[in-house]
Amino acid sequence: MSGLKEKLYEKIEGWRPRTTKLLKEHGNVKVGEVTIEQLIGGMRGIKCLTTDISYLDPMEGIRFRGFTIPETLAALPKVPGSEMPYVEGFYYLLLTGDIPTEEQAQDVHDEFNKRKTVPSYVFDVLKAMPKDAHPMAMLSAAVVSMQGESVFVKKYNEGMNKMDYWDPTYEDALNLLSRLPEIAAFIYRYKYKDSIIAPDPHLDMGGNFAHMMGIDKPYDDVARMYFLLHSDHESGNVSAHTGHLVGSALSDMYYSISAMLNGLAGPLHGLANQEVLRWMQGVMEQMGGKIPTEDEMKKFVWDTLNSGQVIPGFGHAVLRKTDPRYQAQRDFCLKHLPEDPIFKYVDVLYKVTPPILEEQGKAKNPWPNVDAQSGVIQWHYGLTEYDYYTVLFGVGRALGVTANLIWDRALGYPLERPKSLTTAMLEDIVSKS
Ligand code: HAX
Repeated sequence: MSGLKEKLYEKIEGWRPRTTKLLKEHGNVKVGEVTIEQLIGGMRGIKCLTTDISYLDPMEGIRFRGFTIPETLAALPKVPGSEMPYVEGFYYLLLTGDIPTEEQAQDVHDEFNKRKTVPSYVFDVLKAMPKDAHPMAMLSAAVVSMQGESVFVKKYNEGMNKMDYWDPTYEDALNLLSRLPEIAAFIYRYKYKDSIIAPDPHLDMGGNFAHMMGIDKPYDDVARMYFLLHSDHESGNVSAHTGHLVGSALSDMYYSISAMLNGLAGPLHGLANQEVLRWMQGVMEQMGGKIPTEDEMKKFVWDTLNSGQVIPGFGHAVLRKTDPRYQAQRDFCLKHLPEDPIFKYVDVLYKVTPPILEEQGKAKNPWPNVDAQSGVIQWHYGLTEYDYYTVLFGVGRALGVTANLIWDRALGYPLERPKSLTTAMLEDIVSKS
């Protein structure tokens, strides 16, 4: 057993009695009420999921295993010569709740390395798709094409004790995660560059991804930061929830992560990062490349709102302040690309949009989210094909969702099956209230 798996097993054994006790001894304790507004309004704020991988406070933002973003970045071991930590070490934290040593992070890297050969048929599947297929459709298809590799399915068919479900789920997670960067880089190089760069086994996950993308330093740190920041945002967002929901039917990791990616590909969720750049390009075209003044930018924002569209990269279903993931990327921009013209555009947009959204009075959160800033960094390092941006989000999000799925199986979370009511039933409830 690898160091990570052994540590995880220890944690699972320690955690199980807590869940069992809550369920058996306190199962009737109420944690909230549900209103009609929540039923019709996309279940906002209904407390109906459990996860220990991350928690999202509306004012403070995300904490991974109890650590804020700055705390996470400071505590994790860094890749030698880099500003950012090992993604592999971050995965150790997500899975176990402990900060790894550099040796433990390296151990996860070795574990990924052993598993990372992508089956050749995956590339055939991708090549068989139309060249203009969206990169997210390609990533999702590549992932589900590997379903036959599932260790979980094999063990399940052999007849496996429920208490052991987490073990082959872990195997599937590590196999899939170790292959995702190469698949993602292949999609980019195949679709936009017509030449493929082979992986370098000596590099860490972020470094290897940058290498396979063919983008020089400090893009390796961009990749590490990106995968880490996009990994998890508790369980209720569309991608995490979809992964969990599909997995709850005991569909394996490949089905679950492919479904997760399909949810992430919507413009109100992960695709917003491409939408921000698309919107910004429209502004740039109309401005002839000149940085707009605040008054000029206000007009673009109002024109978008008045035509019944959203301002991509702003607002959030849970957050009620500037997303710390936005802030972390902004800090990176201020350090590495303060003079970048698109960063300047984003900066003007950051100044003018929140007061406009407040004046319009619809959005509950007028502040920028993770997607408002992320495309700028990619563009700066030469990745201008913005319909690819959500793939980067997807590779990152897989870290969080696979960690959740392993723990779902470890704690025996059952099939998800909420109850629905008809409109007439709701009207009846209202008439009797
Ligand atoms: N621009 C214009 N209007 C907005 C808005 C924005 N950025 N954000 C919210 N609103 C509007 C909503 O469309 C809604 O309008 P209607 O009453 O006409 O339906 C109203 O304000 C209330 O919405 P809300 O309660 O504040 O927000 P929701 O929880 O319903 O939705 C969204 C949250 C993120 C989907 C929303 O803010 C939005 O569409 N933002 C733009 C797209 C975006 O950036 N998405 C990425 C979010 C982060 C993420 O998941 N990344 O993956």
